[in-house]
Amino acid sequence: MALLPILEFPDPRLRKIAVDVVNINDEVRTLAKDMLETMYDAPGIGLAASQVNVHQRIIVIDVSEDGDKPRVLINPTWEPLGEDKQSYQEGCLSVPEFYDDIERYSQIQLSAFDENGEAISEQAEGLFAICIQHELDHLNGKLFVDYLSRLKRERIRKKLEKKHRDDIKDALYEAQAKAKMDAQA
Ligand code: GNR
Ligand code: NI
Repeated sequence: MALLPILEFPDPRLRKIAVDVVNINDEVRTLAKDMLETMYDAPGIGLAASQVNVHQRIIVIDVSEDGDKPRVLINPTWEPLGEDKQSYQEGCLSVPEFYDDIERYSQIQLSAFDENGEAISEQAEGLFAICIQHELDHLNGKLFVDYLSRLKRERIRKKLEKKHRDDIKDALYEAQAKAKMDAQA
């Protein structure tokens, strides 16, 4: 088991388009397990492989209250069932600390394969449907901030770029402090 680092906006690797999984093998199952562990640890209700820099069409989701209903969806596709849309305040592990209302289809038809290669075809609604649409966007290089105004998106980009600079400074300071400690020991 392993926690995987999550790419953050505006990292250009989040813009890559993921390719279909050809073989649902142990490598894919291990990745899906690590993605679930990473998602629960964050914590989040969904994660796309694109977010951990693996550009294959794999997503994991758990929208259950107790976080005990993990779903692995491989080569997922969806289409709207009707034209109804719902607005929901979305967040994203790749856009930490920012939230905004996004409109998504209320009901969708989901097709995918599970981690055992079994075909899945089911209707989804509510938070599950929202999350599927959010995760599919990731596989296509799209982020929820792309639906916001350019002004809002640029404000988010600048704040996250500053956070990333600060994170690097903090890591460097920590490493130097540790090196000093080691030298004294
Ligand atoms: O944890 C997450 N919560 C969430 C809330 C509303 C709409 C979508 C999501 S998905 C997000 C995790 C994530 O970034 N998945 O890509
Ligand atoms: Ni996301």
